Amino acid sequence: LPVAAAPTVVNSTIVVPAGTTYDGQGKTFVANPSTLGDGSQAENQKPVFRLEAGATLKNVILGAPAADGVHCYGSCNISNVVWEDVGEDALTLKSSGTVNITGGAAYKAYDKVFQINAAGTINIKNFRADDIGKLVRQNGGTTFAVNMTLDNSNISNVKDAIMRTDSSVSQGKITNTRYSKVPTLFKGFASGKTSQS
Ligand code: DGU
Ligand code: CA
Ligand code: CA
Ligand code: CA
Repeated sequence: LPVAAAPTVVNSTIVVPAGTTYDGQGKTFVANPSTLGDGSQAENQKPVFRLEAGATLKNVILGAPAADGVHCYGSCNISNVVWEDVGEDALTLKSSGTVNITGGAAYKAYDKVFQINAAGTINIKNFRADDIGKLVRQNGGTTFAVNMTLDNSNISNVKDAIMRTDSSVSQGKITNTRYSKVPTLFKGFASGKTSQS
């Protein structure tokens, strides 16, 4: 019988250089809790992966602990990445750009899955999320513009909202998505800035 491969323990953040692709080939990666973080709600944990502008991360499973997940410094592409147990959060946009998330899933996020700390766009499609606080959160109190889209996804057991902002200029759009136990789709958006179909 095949034996499941042991997860790869990441002791220091894996950096994916600008414009390059890191293919995890379906392997499971976990953070070393003493160097990156324990995946609790404590702030200032380190990411397991750091993507420079234009980098791609694909075919990765993040197991527990996942520390601060993935950080994107500018645009990044995330394809078929599964967070089995989101840590402090799953992914953060650290500087302006477009985050494209295609396929994959996120489970067990006590609070946020995708944290947006700079102006930009996040496009999520063909995604699954279950047992989360919020799917997308623009950093609290920020007024820059974030364009959020969610398409062809399956979202369940949400505590707060799918998309949340405090910015009057940010926009949210949800299409072709199935929900179960989702109290609110959009929170904090100005009128006319959201759509659902
Ligand atoms: O405002 O910036 O939770 O990136 C307080 C902090 C906080 C961030 C965010 C994150 O919002 O640390 O994880
Ligand atoms: Ca946080
Ligand atoms: Ca978790
Ligand atoms: Ca964080």
